[in-house]
Formats: sequence, structure tokens, C-alpha cells
Amino acid sequence: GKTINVALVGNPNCGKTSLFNFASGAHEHVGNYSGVTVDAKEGTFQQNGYTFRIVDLPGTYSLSAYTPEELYVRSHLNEAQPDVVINVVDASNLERNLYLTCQLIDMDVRMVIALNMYDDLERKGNKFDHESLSRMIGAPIVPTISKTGFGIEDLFNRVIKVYEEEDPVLRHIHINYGEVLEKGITNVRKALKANGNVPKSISKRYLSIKLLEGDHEIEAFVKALPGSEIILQDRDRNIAQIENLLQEDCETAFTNARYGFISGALRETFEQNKIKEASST
Ligand code: GDP
Ligand code: MG
Ligand code: K
Repeated sequence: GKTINVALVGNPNCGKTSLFNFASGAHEHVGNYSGVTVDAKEGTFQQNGYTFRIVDLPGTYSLSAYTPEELYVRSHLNEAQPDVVINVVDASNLERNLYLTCQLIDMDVRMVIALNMYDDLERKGNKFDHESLSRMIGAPIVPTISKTGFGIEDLFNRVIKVYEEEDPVLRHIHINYGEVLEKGITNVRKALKANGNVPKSISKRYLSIKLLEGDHEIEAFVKALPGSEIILQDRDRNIAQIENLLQEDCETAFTNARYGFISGALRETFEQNKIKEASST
């Protein structure tokens, strides 16, 4: 059978390790391997004739290059290039958890979202049209309860579908950052394309976004390419233009646009049970 490499990515405490233990715990070996500053666990198991090799990555709120965990997760995604990412999302804290989802969309990874802590959502009586959100972001969303194992078999069946590119909701999308930022992205992307030295495996849109956000690691990567001066000059010019037009810091503009996308999407799909919330406090 085929082996599918899967990485678990999500905020701290969203239930990644519980999911990992439930999936891999029943079978075979679990090995620890250490990075310089953080640990990740790897395990394997079988389902429907497929072998899954899963890595439980450290929890992160973002994929900027600010913490060792963020850098570790990012370099794992870029270097190990898992076949499918399972983005574990805490259903009781969608707004914050979906920020990371937006950044995974920027990276253009193939993913399935585990809508974990689903028991919490149901207990609170909140209504969430996750299928509708799933269509918006072009990735399957599967309700799970990591603690009990509910939904985990379905989750890995969707991983198979995504891996085989047979999943009906699977679609390449990108976050629309609005006219001003999109213009900047397009300009930097053109400069990257004209340079000709950017590896094909890396999304130029992703690099453009990260360059505009002032990401030091991505900047160092681009700097190492022959003829990169023109790209970086172009980037600087575009940042100045964006900051002049929006009257805010360029990195902040991207952050705000992501939260804007999330709140728009949740406005259409999520309804909080106000009665229950009020009576339980
Ligand atoms: P990680 O930091 O993402 O690895 O999260 P953990 O797997 O360590 O889980 C954090 C806490 O949430 C633990 O106390 C788990 O027992 C609990 N937990 C995990 N999944 C669920 C779930 O689906 N529902 C509920 N109610 N609790 C969960
Ligand atoms: Mg953990
Ligand atoms: K996609």
C-alpha cells in the first residue's frame, strides 16, 4: 500500500497530541526526535490499506518567524514537505485558531481541518455551518473529539481523499488581501518571476507575502538568490507604497486582513448560542 506523510499543525492545547495518540497509539512504534530547541513525535498506523506516518508538531499561533516553534513548524512544512497537513482547530476558539489556517492557505499546503473539541461546541449549543466554511477555504473540515476518538477514522479517510486528489471540496484558494495589498503581492511576484532563480516548489505568492511582511528568514532565503537586489528593492518600494496608502505598518495590514477574512467567514457560518452562554455564567 501507499504511505502518506501527515503533519499535525495547530495552536497549543487544541488537541494535537490527543489526536496523535489516539491514531498512532493503538499500533506500532512511536519515536521521539528532537530539533535544536523543540521536540516532535512521529508514529505510524494503517487504515484502509494506507500507511500513515504522522508527525505531532509543536503548537503555534502563527507561522511568522518569531519563535523557535514557529520556525520549526515552518521548516518542517518546507523541507519535509508532508503530503497532507492536518490543521487541528479548537472549535471553542475559532477566530484565533483560524489565523494559522490562513497562513497555511498562504503556504498552499494540501490540508484537512480537524474541527476538534466538537463536544464543546455542541455542549454550548453554538451553530457552525462547517461545511459551508469548508467550501469557502477549499479544504475538508471534519468534526473530531480527540479525547474519545470520535471522527478520527473519518478524518483519515478525508486525508486519503485529499492525497488522491479526489476530495470534492479540494480547491486552490488564496486569501484576498484587498486591492492595495494584492497589488503589492502582484508586483513582488513579478520581480520573483523575472529573477528566474526561485525554486518551482515554493509558492511565489507565499514568498511575496512574507517579503512584504518583513519576514527575516524568507528575506535571507531570497537574498541568497543571484540577482536578488532587484527583488528586494522592489519589495521595499511596494512596502512604502502600501504604508503610504493604508497609513499603517505593512505587516499589521496583512494581520488585519487575515482577521477580516476570518470574521467575514464566521459571520456567514457561525452563530453563538447567546441564551445558553448567558445562563451558564
Ligand atoms: P496539544 O497541545 O494540541 O497537543 O493538545 P492536547 O492533546 O495535549 O490536549 C489539550 C487538552 O485538551 C487535554 O487536556 C486534552 O485532554 C483536551 N482535549 C483534547 N481533545 C479534546 C476534545 O476533543 N474535547 C475536549 N473536551 N477536550 C479535549
Ligand atoms: Mg501536544
Ligand atoms: K487549497
